[in-house]
Amino acid sequence: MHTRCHFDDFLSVFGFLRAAERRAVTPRLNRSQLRSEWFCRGRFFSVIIPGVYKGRRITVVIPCLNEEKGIGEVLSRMPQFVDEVVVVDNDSTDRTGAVARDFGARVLHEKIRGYGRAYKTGLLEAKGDIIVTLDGDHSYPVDAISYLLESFLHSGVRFLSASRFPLRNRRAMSFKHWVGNKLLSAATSLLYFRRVSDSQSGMWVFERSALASMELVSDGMAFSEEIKIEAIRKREIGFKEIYIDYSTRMGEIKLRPWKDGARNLLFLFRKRFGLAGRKAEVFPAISDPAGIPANKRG
Ligand SMILES: Nc1nc2c(ncn2[C@@H]2O[C@H](COP(=O)(O)OP(=O)(O)OP(=O)(O)O)[C@@H](O)[C@H]2O)c(=O)[nH]1
Ligand SMILES: [Mg+2]
Repeated sequence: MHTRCHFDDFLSVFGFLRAAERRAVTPRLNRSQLRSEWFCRGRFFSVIIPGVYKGRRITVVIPCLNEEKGIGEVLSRMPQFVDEVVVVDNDSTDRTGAVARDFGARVLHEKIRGYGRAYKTGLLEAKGDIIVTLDGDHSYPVDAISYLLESFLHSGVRFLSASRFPLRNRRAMSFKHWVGNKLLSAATSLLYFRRVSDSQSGMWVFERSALASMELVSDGMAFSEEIKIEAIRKREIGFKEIYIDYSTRMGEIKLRPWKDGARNLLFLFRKRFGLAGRKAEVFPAISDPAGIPANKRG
């Protein structure tokens, strides 16, 4: 939780009213969270309490396969209020893990390759109340995390996905990828009766506890659409999208557009008609208040 006290707010008596008004429009803060926010705002100078954003601990999870070029750039821009950064090194053959460690991230090693596999490993270890995800290639805006968190807290849902469309920077995505992303998003919208502008986005903000009711099967690139589908399907979670600016990735492209595109499309159908399999995923225990990773309990 980021608790930044605004000096301006306190220059006049109206400052107190504005601060109170901000608290009033911030939903879902419990009493102790409100107290801690008031405590911080009550000071007459600018304060950032590292590791907290409005009473919530924030974990950023980043899956990485050979992203030594991008990961340093991503981590160097990480806001101070982020409590924990988990980088999942998906058996990289470059210096991804070492670079991430140098920047103070917690690096987990996942031997089994796969975007979904990497995420499962990272999510199980995340401790924060709110999880933010993004790629290690510096294509998603790290600077937008505070804006996304603020939007998330006002969104009334437990899963907010950042949409890259409409794409502002045309060079950030090849035409082939743009078409593929549009087709997959259209298929998701049609199959799940819900307009989804970017079903393949890799930047999400969600409550960690929401994972408890998700059935996440995919170990591959389809994990991205699957987690959104789970949020859409489970009424108690709720799903919304918000626009972000997407930029050109650093490092080599890993995505295999035809293969991954076809697999993701097939997965959408399989999931829709209950054929995606029901691997007994370990996420239900994630909501355990002790926060002990479920897969470590034997
Ligand atoms: N493709 C791929 N990415 C992985 C894997 N494991 C971890 N990742 C990471 O997952 C993130 C998403 O993969 P990208 O290759 O960037 O896929 P993308 O964002 O859809 O495609 P780009 O537009 O090329 O960035 C990156 O940070 C990868 O390093 C894996 O097995 N395959
Ligand atoms: Mg990427």
